[in-house]
Amino acid sequence: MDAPTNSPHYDVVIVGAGFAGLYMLHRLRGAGFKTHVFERASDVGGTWYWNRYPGARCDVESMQYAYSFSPELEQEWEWTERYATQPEILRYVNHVAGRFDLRRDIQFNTRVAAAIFDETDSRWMIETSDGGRTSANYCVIATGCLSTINTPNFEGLESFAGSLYHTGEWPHHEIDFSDQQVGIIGTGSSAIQSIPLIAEQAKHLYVFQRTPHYTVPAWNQPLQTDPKTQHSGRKAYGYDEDLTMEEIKADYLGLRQRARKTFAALAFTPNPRSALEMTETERQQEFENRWKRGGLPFQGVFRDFAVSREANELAAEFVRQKIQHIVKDSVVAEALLPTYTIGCKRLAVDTGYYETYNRPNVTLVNVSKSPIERITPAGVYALGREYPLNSLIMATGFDAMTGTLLKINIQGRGGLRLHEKWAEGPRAYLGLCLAGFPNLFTITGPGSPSVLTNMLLSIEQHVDWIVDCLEYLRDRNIAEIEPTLEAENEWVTHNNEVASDHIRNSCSSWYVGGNIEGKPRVFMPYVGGFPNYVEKCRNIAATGYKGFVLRGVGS
Ligand code: N01
Repeated sequence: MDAPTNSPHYDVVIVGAGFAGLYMLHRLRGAGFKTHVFERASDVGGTWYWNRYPGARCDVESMQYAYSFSPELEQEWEWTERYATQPEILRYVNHVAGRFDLRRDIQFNTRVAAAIFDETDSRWMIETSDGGRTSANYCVIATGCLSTINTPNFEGLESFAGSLYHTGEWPHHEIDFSDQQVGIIGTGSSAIQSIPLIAEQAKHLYVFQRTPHYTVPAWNQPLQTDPKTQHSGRKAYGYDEDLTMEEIKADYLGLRQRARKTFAALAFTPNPRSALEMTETERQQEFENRWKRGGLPFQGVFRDFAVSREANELAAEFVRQKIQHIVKDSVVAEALLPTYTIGCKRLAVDTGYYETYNRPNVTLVNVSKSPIERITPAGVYALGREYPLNSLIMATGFDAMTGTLLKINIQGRGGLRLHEKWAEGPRAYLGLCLAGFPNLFTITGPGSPSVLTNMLLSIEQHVDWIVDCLEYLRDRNIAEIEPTLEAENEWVTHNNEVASDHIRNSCSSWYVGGNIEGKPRVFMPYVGGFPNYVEKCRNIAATGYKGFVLRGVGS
């Protein structure tokens, strides 16, 4: 692809204006790089722009799911709930975009269609959906891990005469489901968050479940400061870190430092004991304590939760008993019991999910043994009958981690296409850079901890690493950086080794591409833990970018 001689040229082009793209832009600008961002949506926010379904909120506590790079931003922003809703997170993203004056370098409503490396000039030629051509010395892909929706190819789907929705591309206006028969396909995190609210509105809700999901209560609560005492008095987050919002703000740095030392970059204290060295009474006490606290820290119930099948099964059984206790109809309860390892599919965090199945206007349609046969103009046909529906909601997830990258025609050296390189699954050095694709960076790409961590801290770590790298190249007048195939292969082998016997890799999930027909089965995120990963990245930079080839003279 040749760029017209008058097409704009930048030091860096960023694809995506979600949390990653915005912070990348802010840092690059500060470091003096001429930067331009392309964003397919009409505004900032990424995943929080698109996922507007009822009940959408973050399953990481708001005090932690916030940028750490600006102490002023940390202090001035007031989260109102322990777990922020999608509208509140979107307000926060907009605040950040305004505060740091980011919009002037973002081109909205513009999808990047192609990015092709020009070896002669060591630069990326970018083609956008509006036919525009741009070039840049570096290209940073910040398109997020869950940004291409998955709609299963149900027979007859296009014939459905009612309203069709996908949780990942929800309309921007409120939808009134009252007096409606509603169907929802899927029972992952998005469904688990939306089902209780839709059930409150709908005349009847049919939940089509193929695989039951484990979920633990959020125990969400407001965090507002009491104007009389100037103190929230509320516990803002996390297990055994009983701090109020004010206490966190008084030592936000301390919270971030504790978070960065944990596997998932989340500040909470896991139980240091093995399940197997505790008595049954001690275990039950620990389970109950964690359940009362709620949220993802439930996975810290024992140190061997994710490594010992026996310990994991004890935790799984505890949750199954909770389900049987909450759900009154024993047949429905039985159908809701997951049998695989807990934490293998991402643990969901809910408000009143299991309780919803006690409502008379909710029916669980168990399609685990016999799949949905087809969609008809009137509804869903399954288990030998038609379920008539006014609205049908796909809560069927995403082509995770690779889907969006593969939708862009990315070509590296010698015309190597990303499609060819990833034909048998994604391969990347540190999940950041790709052999054969010089000067290309992927923020939270496959092969990095990303979705297994607090995304905000993972994004910041990647962005900071990339900026340091670009400054290093600029200072030395180096034109190209590219990982060697050998270093990339070693990293992929290491990834596979740590994932091979890990609980996260013990069932079919989007982590392994198991939800997309024909997708190669590869455990995509790095499961070696955040601190370990950060240390590796730091060492590689400190040794003059070991595993990379640095070439040429910059222009
Ligand atoms: O998608 P999912 P999601 N017939 O892939 C079912 C993040 N997130 O959007 O398990 C019938 O988890 C599928 O069934 P099965 C979070 O990381 C975060 O809910 O494949 N059913 C499954 O039940 C999460 O993990 C938040 O058998 C079919 C469901 O659809 C990720 O996004 C909130 C089917 C898809 O579940 C994805 O969650 C929400 C078929 N043909 C999401 N095909 C936060 O709180 C698929 N399914 C931050």
